[in-house]
Amino acid sequence: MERTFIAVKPDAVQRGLIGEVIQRFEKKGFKIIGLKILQLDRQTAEKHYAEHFGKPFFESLVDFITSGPVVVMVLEGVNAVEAARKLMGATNPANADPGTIRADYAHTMQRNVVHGSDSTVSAEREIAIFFDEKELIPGWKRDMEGQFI
Ligand code: IDP
Ligand code: MG
Repeated sequence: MERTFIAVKPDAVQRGLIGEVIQRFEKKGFKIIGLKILQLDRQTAEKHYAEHFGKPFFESLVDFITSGPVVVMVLEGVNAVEAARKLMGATNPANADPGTIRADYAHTMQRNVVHGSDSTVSAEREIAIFFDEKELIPGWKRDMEGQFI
């Protein structure tokens, strides 16, 4: 079992796609163990995207991610980090495989609908930015557990 951090970005929230995006992960069988909607301040956004500090797109990325509410969640599942990235598709939606979230709902690089951690180390770091451990429900079981996962 592994945890990953997912965010439904402001473009998707604006377009009414919160449910669609969450559903992709939910239907796959991941367990949602933390979920909330929030408006990021610049400081939190810069911390979340610290690895991109200094890159040409950094400022506009922070502008974008703070432009409206985001829905953040923690998923638990087998190989959750890599499996969630597969469901999301490539960073540039133009290169994302059909059937992935980014291919199906986005067509430009920045407004690519969803964020997902790129490693278990990133996942733990990102989860800690957005959630207190007591806000998570790691123990609950889905009925289908054991059948599909
Ligand atoms: P990821 O979201 O697939 O992990 P990263 O390389 O970590 O991709 O980039 C973080 C986010 O920054 C991307 O999801 C995208 O919104 C934005 N981004 C990445 N590269 C560019 C770029 O070249 N131009 C504009 N935005 C970018
Ligand atoms: Mg990334």
